[in-house]
Amino acid sequence: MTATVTAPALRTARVGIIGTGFAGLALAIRLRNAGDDDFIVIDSGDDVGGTWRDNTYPGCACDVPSNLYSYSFAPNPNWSTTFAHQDEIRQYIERVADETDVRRNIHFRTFAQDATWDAETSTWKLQTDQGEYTFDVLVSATGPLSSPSKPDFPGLKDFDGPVFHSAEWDHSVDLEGKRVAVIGTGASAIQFVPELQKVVGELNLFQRTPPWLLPRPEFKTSKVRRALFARIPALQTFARRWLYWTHEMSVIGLVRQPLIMKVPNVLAKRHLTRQIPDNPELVEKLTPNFRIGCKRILLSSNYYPALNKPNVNVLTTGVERIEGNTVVGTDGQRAEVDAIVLGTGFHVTDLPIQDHVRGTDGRTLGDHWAGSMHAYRGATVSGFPNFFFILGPNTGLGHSSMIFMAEASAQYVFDALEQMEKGNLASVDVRPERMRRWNEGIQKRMKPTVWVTGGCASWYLDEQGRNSTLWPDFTFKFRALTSRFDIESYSTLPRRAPKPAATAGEPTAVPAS
Ligand code: N01
Repeated sequence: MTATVTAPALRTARVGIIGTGFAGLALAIRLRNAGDDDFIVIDSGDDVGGTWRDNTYPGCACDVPSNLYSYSFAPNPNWSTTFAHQDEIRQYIERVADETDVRRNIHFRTFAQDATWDAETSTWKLQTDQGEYTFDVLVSATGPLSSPSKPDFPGLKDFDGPVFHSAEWDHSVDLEGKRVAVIGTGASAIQFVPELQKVVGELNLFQRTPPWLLPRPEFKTSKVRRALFARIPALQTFARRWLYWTHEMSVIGLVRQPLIMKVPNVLAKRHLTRQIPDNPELVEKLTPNFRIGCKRILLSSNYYPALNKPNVNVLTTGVERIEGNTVVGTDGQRAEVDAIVLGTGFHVTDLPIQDHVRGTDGRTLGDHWAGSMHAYRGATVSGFPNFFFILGPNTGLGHSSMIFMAEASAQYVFDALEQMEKGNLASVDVRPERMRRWNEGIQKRMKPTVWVTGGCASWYLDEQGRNSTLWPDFTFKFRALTSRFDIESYSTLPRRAPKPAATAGEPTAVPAS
């Protein structure tokens, strides 16, 4: 009898990429389009999409217009609304992965555990739950929003009811008619709270800090517009450029002249009072005491009206502990509930990967960073040869599409790979003084920004008070700086022997008798 079994996947390739979100796929597609098949992408999930695969909470959508929040090389004329929702974005990523044929290089359900630099062979050894991989170059494209932050409130473990994080929404839990506590009022909560409010009996919103909100100009796209974009791609390109430049203008206020932010501040105040015209007490609770832009500016036209409904209580307090079925605020306010939803954000400045990547001295990224991430051009860290981030430290944005930044970062890595190949190099390691100067420059530019001067505490700032997350300049400048791999900033080592050809790819099916 002949059966078909699957042979173990080849676990050696020139390039290993961790993550199949927009960032990881940007590089994978770049390699595929260049005819390079010597790469493996690993992902713990069972399909592509990253954060857009994992976040399935009700109301999950993008707050950057879809015509901008998409790959430059894969325009989609068929977005159904101006700000696409999660399922449509996930389908878009899946379609792009299919059309570019990168799936055959992806090893799904493979969880990256520890990566160690092997100086002897100039390779990275990556331990995963499916075995060890060996790569010449390792690329982390896990993104800053992949690891949910779940505060360990005293008593939470003993809470007698469902508890879940917005990024791990438990759709098996029926919240209809229930008393629910929502902890957190960030970008995710303002999207799912209006949906929850419609179904729950009572919604208790624990708000430590109110965010600033502007209206969300979402509307369904017309058939005519979709047909025009499909038939005349230049029209869509023009619309995308228009969006790009209008978003880019806000850098002037966020980074250069924070006083300009007084204008959106007035608009946001007006949005709040217009949407809640009859409840000054609630308006007061929802009015932030910091300058707009200091935390991410959120877009919503249904959050404030939802909070003004009779089944919603806004508790202006952090959470101290959970006592039985009661959530107790730091100021003593209490709410007895049947379920708790954590909208408490992500590990952004304390990326979990930092404790699992070991460089030339055997120490981890986290040891090197000592509480404050830093990299060179958001991509490389001295002492970690052949290791790259896509969307690493100081590449985040508060105003535009992260896909733009992902494509720019992917270009930098792609050019590094090209130059390493041409120069027959075994390794590249950024020079410490270059990395230091780069970060000094970043922090100098950070000083006048609204993120530092705006009077708020935000996840943009790390435990040392440094903004190690955002890019403090125009995005076209970042793209210019990452368009070429500046090999002169790196220490290099030549290959000892020509590299044997290798082919990566999916597990091969072989007949077994
Ligand atoms: O998380 P957040 P998020 N006790 O960190 C509160 C992206 N995103 O998941 O402000 C009590 O913004 C915390 O309070 P405070 C986007 O980049 C994009 O909502 O620190 N409360 C805050 O209110 C976004 O910025 C889209 O005082 C606690 C909330 O939890 C990022 O994801 C859509 C607490 C966390 O807010 C994260 O958004 C959605 C504690 N111990 C999200 N700890 C797009 O459309 C935290 N909080 C592209």
